[in-house]
Amino acid sequence: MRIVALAGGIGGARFLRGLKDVTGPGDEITVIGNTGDDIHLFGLKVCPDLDTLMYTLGGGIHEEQGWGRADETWSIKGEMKAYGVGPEWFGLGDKDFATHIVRTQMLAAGYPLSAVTEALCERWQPGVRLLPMSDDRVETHVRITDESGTRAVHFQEYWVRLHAAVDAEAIIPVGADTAKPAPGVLEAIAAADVILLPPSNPVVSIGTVLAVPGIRQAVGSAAAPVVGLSPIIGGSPVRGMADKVLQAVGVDTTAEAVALHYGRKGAVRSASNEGGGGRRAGLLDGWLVDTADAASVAAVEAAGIPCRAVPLLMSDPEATAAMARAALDLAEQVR
Ligand code: GDP
Ligand code: FO1
Ligand code: CA
Repeated sequence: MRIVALAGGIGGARFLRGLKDVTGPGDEITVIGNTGDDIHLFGLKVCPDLDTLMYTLGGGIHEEQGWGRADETWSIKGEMKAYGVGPEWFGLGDKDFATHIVRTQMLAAGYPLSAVTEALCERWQPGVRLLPMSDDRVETHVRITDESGTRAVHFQEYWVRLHAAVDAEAIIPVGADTAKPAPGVLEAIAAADVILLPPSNPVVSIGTVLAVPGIRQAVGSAAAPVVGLSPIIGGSPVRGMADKVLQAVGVDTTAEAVALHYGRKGAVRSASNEGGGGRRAGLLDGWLVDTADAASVAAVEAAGIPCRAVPLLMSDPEATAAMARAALDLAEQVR
C-alpha cells in the first residue's frame, strides 16, 4: 500500500512512528513535511519539522522534548554567547548543529532541499520517503500587536521566544504563493492508496503544506481516501499553540471545527481568511476525533464527513499504533 502523509514536527512524527508499526515491508510511506518553520540562524539553514521527522523516525530524537537530538551537548551555544552572538532564545545543540552545517553546505553547493533531505536521511534511515513540501524558501510569519506596535515576526520567534503569549492576528506563509511542490510531491499524492493528515497543527504545519500551490488541489482531487486525525482533544491542543493560530484564521479550537476547516472532499468553498485565490477544495473523506469528543461525531457526519471517535492520545507506542490502525480502517470503510 502506498501511503502519503502531510506532516509537521512532533505530532506528525510521533503518529508516523505508530503508522510504521502497523505497516509492513510491502507498504511505502511518503511524508510531505512542512518547511514553513524553517529559519536561518548563525548563517545556517534550520528545518525544524524535517529534522523532527528525521530524528524521530530514525531513532535520534530527544524523546521528552520532542525536538532536537538525544544526549545533546551545548558547547557551541555557550561559545556563541561568549562572543555575544545571538539569538540566544533558540536552542541549537552541538549534534543538531552538524545537521544544519551539512544541509547549508549542500544547499550552497547547489543541491535542492529535497536532495539534501534525502542525503541526510541516508544516515538516519527513517523508513519513510521524506520530502520537503517545496524546494523553494517558505517562511511562516505571524502578525502580532504588542508594546512595540503591530508587526510580523517569524513563527519561531512567535512560538519559542514569545511563547505565543500574545494573540496571533494573521498567519502569513511568506513565499508560499510562488513556491512549487518539491519533485515527487504531486506524483506521490496522485499515486497514493491512502492519504493521511496526522494530528499535526492544522494551520502552521498542514495548512502551510497545503498553501503551496497545487498541493491542496492534488489532495482534494486524489483518488485515494483522505483521512485526518484531530490534534485537538476536549477543546485544547495536546501541546503547542494550535489554539492561537486557529483563532487567527477564524476557526474554533475544537475537533469538529478543524474537520470543517479541512472540509469535505468534493466541496468547494470561499476562504476569505487565507491565501490561494479565495476558493478552497475540501479534503476529507474521513475524520477521527478522540473519545472525549464523541459528541461531535454527529455534527462532522452532518457535514458529509464520515467520523469515528477513538482514543487519540499518543501516550505510548501501542496507543499510537492503534490510532494509525483506526485511520487506515476508516480509509478502507470510506473507499
Ligand atoms: P510541531 O510542528 O512540532 O508543532 O508538530 P505538529 O504540527 O506535527 O503537531 C502539533 C500538534 O500535535 C499540536 O496541535 C498538538 O495538539 C498535536 N498533538 C501532540 N500530541 C498529540 C497527541 O498525543 N494526540 C493528538 N491527537 N494530538 C497531539
Ligand atoms: N522549540 C522550543 O520550544 N525551543 C527551542 O529552543 C527549540 C529549538 C529547536 C532547535 C532545532 C529544532 O529542529 C527545533 C527546535 N524547537 C525548539 C522546536 C521547533 O521550534 C518547532 O518548530 C516548534 O516546536 C513548533 O513547530
Ligand atoms: Ca512545526
